[in-house]
Amino acid sequence: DTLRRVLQQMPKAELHIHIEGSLEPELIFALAERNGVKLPYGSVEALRAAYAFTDLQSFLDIYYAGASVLLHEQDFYDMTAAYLRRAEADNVRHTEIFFDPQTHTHRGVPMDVIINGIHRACQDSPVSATLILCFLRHLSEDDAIATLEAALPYRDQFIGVGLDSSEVGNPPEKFARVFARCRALGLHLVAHAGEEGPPAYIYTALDTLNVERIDHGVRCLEDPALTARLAKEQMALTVCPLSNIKLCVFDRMERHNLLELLDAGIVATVNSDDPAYFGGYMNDNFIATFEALPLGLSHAQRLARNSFAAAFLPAAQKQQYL
Ligand code: ES4
Ligand code: ZN
Repeated sequence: DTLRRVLQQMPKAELHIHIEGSLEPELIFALAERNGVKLPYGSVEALRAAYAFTDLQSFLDIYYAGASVLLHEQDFYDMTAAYLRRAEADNVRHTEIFFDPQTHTHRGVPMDVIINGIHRACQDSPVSATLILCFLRHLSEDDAIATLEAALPYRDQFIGVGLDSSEVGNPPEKFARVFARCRALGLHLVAHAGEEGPPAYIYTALDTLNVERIDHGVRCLEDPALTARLAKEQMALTVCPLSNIKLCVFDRMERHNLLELLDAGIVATVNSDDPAYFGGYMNDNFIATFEALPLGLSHAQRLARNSFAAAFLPAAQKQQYL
């Protein structure tokens, strides 16, 4: 129908995509073969069958296993190029791509291999694409600081930093010093908060880390004062509907709170998170959400507009979409 066509065709920005989460099972097996990496799964089908998650950690265990096939610059290039082709097909005009260097440097992959491979694919794509380096929050702050140091020779190849991996027990304030350094370096700041973690983690992401967007943030509605503050400050949330269902943050899409967030005046956006693992890319997320919730044309326009308003783009580049 027409709403579906509008969702597919409207220009949009993606602000929450982990590039390692775009690795499709077929590419994981092709890279395993190419690199002589042994996988604990016998086939593409066996790997896909393991994608039955109960929470964030059950997903992360498989996501890190999948990323173990990435060794050479060409592997990072091929992964990123494949994602960008899918994004282009969904009429994504701009994307801000997360990458997790520690997942790779801890296996002995040099920082330049990671960043150069991902960045070169971005330069070769017709889609506007920038990079956000994420620190793994289950590791120490000292490890994050060492990772930042290793990435600084490539400072011009990423625009910001984020915080991802296991949320509960690893609050934002654990990374206060490294985020303060990144802020002084002029990097954009974001953090995952309020996905599985409580509203208190959203407060410390804002007040201790000084982030400019909250990734997920859906648990903010448990705290009316926080909800009002996010709306008043026009602090964007990068919401990932299919991810939230696959990781059991909501038990089904009809229970998702995206419409409540919009009705509260919050700058919510729709994103794919880890599209190869969660059942779809950008347009799949829009369509699944609009099929389950009473959302219409005006919400589609609002979400597309929000995605550019919240993007880390020069005013001249975002103006054409607002
Ligand atoms: C992630 Cl959904 C999600 N949450 C936290 N960390 C992540 N890394 C990749 N996907
Ligand atoms: Zn995420």
